Amino acid sequence: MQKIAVIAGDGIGQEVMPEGLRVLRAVADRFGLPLHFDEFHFADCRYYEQHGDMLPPDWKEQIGGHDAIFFGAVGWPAIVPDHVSLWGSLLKFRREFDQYVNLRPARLLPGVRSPLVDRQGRPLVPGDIDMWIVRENTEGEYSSVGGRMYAGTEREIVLQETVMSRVGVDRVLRFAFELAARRPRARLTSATKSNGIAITMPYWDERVEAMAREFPGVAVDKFHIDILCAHFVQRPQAFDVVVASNLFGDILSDLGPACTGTIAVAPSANLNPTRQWPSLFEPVHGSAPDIAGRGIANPIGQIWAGAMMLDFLGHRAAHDAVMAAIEAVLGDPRAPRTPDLGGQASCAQLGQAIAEAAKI
Ligand code: GGG
Repeated sequence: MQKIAVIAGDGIGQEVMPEGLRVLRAVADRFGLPLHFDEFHFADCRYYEQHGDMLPPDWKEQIGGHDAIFFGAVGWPAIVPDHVSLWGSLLKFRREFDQYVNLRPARLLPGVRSPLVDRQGRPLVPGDIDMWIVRENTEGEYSSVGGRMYAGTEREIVLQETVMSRVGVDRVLRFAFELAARRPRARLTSATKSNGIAITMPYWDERVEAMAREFPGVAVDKFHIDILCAHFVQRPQAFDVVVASNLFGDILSDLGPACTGTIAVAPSANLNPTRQWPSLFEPVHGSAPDIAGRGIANPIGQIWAGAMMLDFLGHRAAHDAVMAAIEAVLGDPRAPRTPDLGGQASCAQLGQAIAEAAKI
């Protein structure tokens, strides 16, 4: 039995999660997978409203023994400031469960139109964008080191440090190099801003250079984040595995999927590679208060996150079936499409179509 903690969270998390579960249940039936889902109703802003905190005191006991966490989205700024809800839930999970790799694919799928064109002005086709973004997930710019002095006075000072540890940087780099070494192109791109951020970022570069010596088969290049963003837009074909700090990785992993047409399809795996603690799988997108409650959210990011979870749990064939179902539905012009994909279908109609395709 593999136990999965399910937390739908806020906003469209409540809408895309049932579709993620629908598809997981369909492939679990098809492949006879021993999956057991436990739903938890915390780590959302309604819970905060009632309890004054995002999580119950024993949250770690409640979910820490599960094999994985399947998460929707967090954030409802009308009730709880975003930094309070994020630090009180998702960032706590990432740190307490030492999910130090945040792995996010950016891949152009069939039937989805990229807003980009190639140098000849032709639309990009599947295969043109196929990269993995590896984001450091437990330290870096997302640091709780800092504070505010002389608050509310003319002398107010606000300080927040970036934290890079050798262990923290090396372990995520190693993951990225190993991933690149297994890929046909074996190319790794590292993002920093070492000219401006002149202490931590050159340190990251140093560790990249040191690790590159262990992986002579991996071609390495380094870019400052600003020009790298420009290259993502102008020649996304060039990138294979891209590794970056917590903040830069977050930015790149919205930009990469945006280059594929919509970030709504993008999944994210917060991995504890040692497997001492559960890993967490979620869509890249957040709670989207602007469209929440209308039933029009695209569930593919959640469904693809479920596929990544299946792979992590050792169910490669089931992963492949989910991905084939997503691609079959997107590639079929008669299949339902949500408004972000140019259609008028609901979240549930798209989820249902993918679940049906995954059964075959
Ligand atoms: N499903 C992802 C989600 O809810 N994200 C909210 C968010 O703002 N995340 C910031 C981050 O991943 O660092």
